[in-house]
Amino acid sequence: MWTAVVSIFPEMFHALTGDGVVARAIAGGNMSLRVINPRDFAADRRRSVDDHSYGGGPGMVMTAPALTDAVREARKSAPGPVTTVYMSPQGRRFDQAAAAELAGLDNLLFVAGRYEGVDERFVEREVDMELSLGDFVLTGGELAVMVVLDAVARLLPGTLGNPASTECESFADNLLDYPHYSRPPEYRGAEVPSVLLSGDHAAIARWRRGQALARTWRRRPDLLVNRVLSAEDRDLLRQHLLQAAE
Ligand code: 4GN
Repeated sequence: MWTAVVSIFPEMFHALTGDGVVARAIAGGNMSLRVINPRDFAADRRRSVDDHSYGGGPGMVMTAPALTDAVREARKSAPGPVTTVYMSPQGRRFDQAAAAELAGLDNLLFVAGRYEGVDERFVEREVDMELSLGDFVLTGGELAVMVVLDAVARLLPGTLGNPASTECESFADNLLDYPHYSRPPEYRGAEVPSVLLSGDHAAIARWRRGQALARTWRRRPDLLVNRVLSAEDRDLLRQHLLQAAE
């Protein structure tokens, strides 16, 4: 997958490209990331990309010309049609389904805004998709872009060693994850649930499914409303909730 970011803080993206799974995806050629600084497209000697807000008020606005030149330059180096994404609290809520949707596209260009916002005419003319991580405000779009890139990168075929790990995990089925345990079998008096040591793979799968359902029911009931559970899932959930009530 081809990706690029327009940002006035290109160095921030070393956090993503330096180490970890995404760094390896890039080094191995599964994904490319180009970072473009809109300051390189500023018209003045001071390389300004911001100006005062029409209508007054505090703070500066990222201006349309430098951002437009930057995204157009970035698109030239893409091997095909580019989807341009702007991260802001006004966007559509980003979730696992959105990550999967983006992972299905070939060329993604992100815009990381700064200051009080970017000129709306830039958003209208150059942006295909405005996405939000949630109802909170960051000082810049860079961290939000990196969150989305990370979530997308791990869904690309070839990024994670074992594709089953994205299928079984939390949100693959829109449920919270089941609890995980590793050695030692007893840690400071706390034991690993015995079913996980039983070697009975069907029983383990049922237990995990029941845990995922019960956790979702308790912690994120919003994920279960308007959802019809299979008879088996309903049984597993009932059993787990009854067991917990004992
Ligand atoms: C995205 C960007 C929050 C989000 C952002 C979010 C930078 N804050 N909830 N801040 O996904 C002014 C210019 C605000 C861009 C934007």
